[in-house]
Amino acid sequence: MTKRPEISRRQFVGSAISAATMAALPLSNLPRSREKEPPSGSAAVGASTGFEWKDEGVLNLVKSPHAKLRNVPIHAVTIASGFWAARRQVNVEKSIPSMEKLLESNGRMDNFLRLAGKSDAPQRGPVFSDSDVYKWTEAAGFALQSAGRPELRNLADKIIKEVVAVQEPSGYLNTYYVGDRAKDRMTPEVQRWGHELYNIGHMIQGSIAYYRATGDRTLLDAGIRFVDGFLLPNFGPGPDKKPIFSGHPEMELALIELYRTTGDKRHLELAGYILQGDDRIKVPHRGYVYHFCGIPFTSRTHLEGHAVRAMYACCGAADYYLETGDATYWKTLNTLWDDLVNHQMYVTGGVGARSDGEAFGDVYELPNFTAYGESCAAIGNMMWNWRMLAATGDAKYADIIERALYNGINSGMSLDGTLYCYRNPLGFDPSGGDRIRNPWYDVTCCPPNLERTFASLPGYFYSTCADGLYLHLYDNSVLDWHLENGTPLKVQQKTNYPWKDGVDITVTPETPVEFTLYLRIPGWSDHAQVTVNGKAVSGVTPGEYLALRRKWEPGDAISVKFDLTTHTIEANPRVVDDYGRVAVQRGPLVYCLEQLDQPEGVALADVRLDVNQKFSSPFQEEFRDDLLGGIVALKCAGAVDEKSSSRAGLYFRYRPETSKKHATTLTFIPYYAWANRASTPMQVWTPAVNA
Ligand code: FUB
Ligand code: ZN
Repeated sequence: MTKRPEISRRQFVGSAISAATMAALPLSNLPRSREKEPPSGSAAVGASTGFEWKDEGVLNLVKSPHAKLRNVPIHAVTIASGFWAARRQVNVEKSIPSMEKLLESNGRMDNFLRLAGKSDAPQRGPVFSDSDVYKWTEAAGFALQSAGRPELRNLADKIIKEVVAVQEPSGYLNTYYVGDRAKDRMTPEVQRWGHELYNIGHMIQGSIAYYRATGDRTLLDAGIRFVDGFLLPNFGPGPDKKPIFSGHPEMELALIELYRTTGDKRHLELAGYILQGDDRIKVPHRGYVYHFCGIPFTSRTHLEGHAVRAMYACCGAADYYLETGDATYWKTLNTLWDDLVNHQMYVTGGVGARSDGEAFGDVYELPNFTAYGESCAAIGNMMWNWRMLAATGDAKYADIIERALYNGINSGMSLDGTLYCYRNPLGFDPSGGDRIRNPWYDVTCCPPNLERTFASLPGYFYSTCADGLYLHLYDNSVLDWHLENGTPLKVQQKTNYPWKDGVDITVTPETPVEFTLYLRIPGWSDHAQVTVNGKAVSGVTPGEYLALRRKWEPGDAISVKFDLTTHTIEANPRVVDDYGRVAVQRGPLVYCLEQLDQPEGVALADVRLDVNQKFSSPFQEEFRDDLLGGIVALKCAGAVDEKSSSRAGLYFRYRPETSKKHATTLTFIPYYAWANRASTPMQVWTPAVNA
C-alpha cells in the first residue's frame, strides 16, 4: 500500500534529528575500467577518458562496464524535416528563448545577481528555483550540441558567468540558503525539503551538456568545486562526516555522469552512498516513501511516493548498476519496472496518479480526470528506461521510451512552444476552472525539463554496441558516426513516421563491413515487413530488435513497413476508471476525443464508441494538414447514450434493459495535441458501445 504523505512537501518539519552513531557505511563495488586517482583540479576532465568531450552522448557510457549499449553524440544525428524536426524547431526557436525571458522576469536570475550586488530584487521563487536556470542551461547545451547558435551561446555564457560569480570559496552555491538562512544549510530538515543537492544535481547535468557542446568548463568546474570542495570533505559515510539525505533524488544521477566525465571514482562512491541511505538521518516512515530515499534503494519493492523523485532515484540506481554491475540493484530495478508497467503507468507513459503528494497511487489506481502525470515524471520514466535499455538492449524498454515520448511527454508542451502542462490528465473538463496549459508556473520544473528533453532527442535515436548498431527511434534523420571498431558509418532514414507506415533506411559504411544492425520493431505493430535490398527478411517479431547481420555495403537499403492499423486498448479490469472503456492507439500515438471536434450537441460524457464493427478496423483515417500542425485524425462510429444525456439527478433504480442510443460519428486527435485550440472537454478512455 502506498502511504500518502501527511505533510506538504513544502513544509519544513522541525524534527529533532539526533546525530547518532557515526558508523561508516560500506561502499559498493567499484568498476575497474574507469578507476583512476582523484583528479588534481579540473585538469583531469577529458584527459581521463582520452575521449573528445564533444563526442560524448546524453550519457557517456563508453567505459561503463555494464552497459551493453553506448550513446552516440547528439551532433551525430541530424533530424531532418518531419515530426520531431517541427517540434524541435519550435523548442529551440521559441521555447528556449521565451523561457529564458520568463526566468529573468520571474526573478530567477535576480536571485543570483543580488548575491553579486547587481540587483536589489528580493529572493523570488521556491527553494528549487536555481534548478530552473540549470535545466534551461542543459536545454541550451543540448541545443548547441546540434548546431552552433551564437545568440544562444552568448546568452548561456552570460548566465553561466552570473551563476558562477556567486559561488562561495567553499564551493557552496545556492541562492536561497544565504544571509539569515545560511545557518540552515544542509541541516537534516533542509536536506529533506530544501533541494540544495537537487539544485546542484541539475547544475552538474546542465554543466556537462554545456561542456559537451562547447568545451567550456566554467560551469562544470563550479559543479566539481561544489562536490570536491564542499560536499566530499564534509558529508558522507564515516565518523568525521555528516550524513546526507537526498530529499529530492537527482544528485545521484548527476554524480554518476560527473564520474563518467571526470573519472573521479569518489563521485560514483558518493552516489552509491546516497542511494544506500544513511540511517543517521531518521525521518518518519512516510518520509522514506515520499522522498524515495534514505533507506537502501535495494530494499524497495514497489514504486511509491513522489513520482518524479521515484523516477530520478531509479535513474540514479540504473546508472549505478551500469557502472558497478551490482546484482542487487539490477534485481530491484526490475522489480520496480515490473510494478511500473503492470500497475502504475498510464497508457500515455505518464506516471503519478495523485495530485496529493504528486505521487504514485495504489496498485491499479489510475484515475483519468484527476491524474497527476506530471511532465517531469514522464520525462523521468523515459530517462530511466533509457538506462535500462543501455544495460540490456531489450526492446521492452524502448517501447516505454517511445510511449512516454510521443504521448505523456509530448503533451507537456503546446504546439507553438510557449505553453506547458504541469499535469497531463487523461480526461479534462474545463468547467472546473483549471487552465491546463500555462506559460509559467511558479513551480516551473516542467517547462525547462521538456526543453532539455526535446533538445537532447537526437541522442536517443541510436546506440552502438560491440557488434554493431541499434536503431531505436524512427524519423527523417541522418546518423553520421562510426561503429565501435572505428568504421565510419552513415545511416539515413526517410519516412513520414508516425503518420505513415514505411521507413526507408540507407546504410552507408565508409567501406564494406560486417556488423549487426538491430532494428527496433515496436510492440504496437502487430506485424511488420522488412526487406534488405529488396529481399524479405524473416524472423520479424513485434516488441523485439530484429538483428540484421551481414557485410554491409555502402548504399544498402532497408525498407520497413509497420502495421499502423488503429487499435483499441483495454485496461486491466481492476483499473476502475477504465472499466468498460477503451483507449485508441495508432502507431506510437495514443488518441483522445476533444469536445470541439464532435458533432454539435454531442457531449463527450455521453458518447460510446462502436468498436465491434466487422471491418478490419472501425477507424477511418483523415490526413489533416490544416489541423494541429498536421495530424492524422481518426473517425469512428459511435453513439450517444440517451439515458446518460437525458437524466437529471444522481441515483436511479437499476433496470437491466439496454439503454437507448442514437448514432453519431466521433473524431479523435492525437493526445499530445490536445488543449491547443479552445478549452474544451477531453478524454482518452471512452466507453465501448455495448459496455
Ligand atoms: O521539487 C522539485 C520539483 O517541483 C518536483 O520534481 C516537481 O514534482 C515539482 O513539485
Ligand atoms: Zn515538473
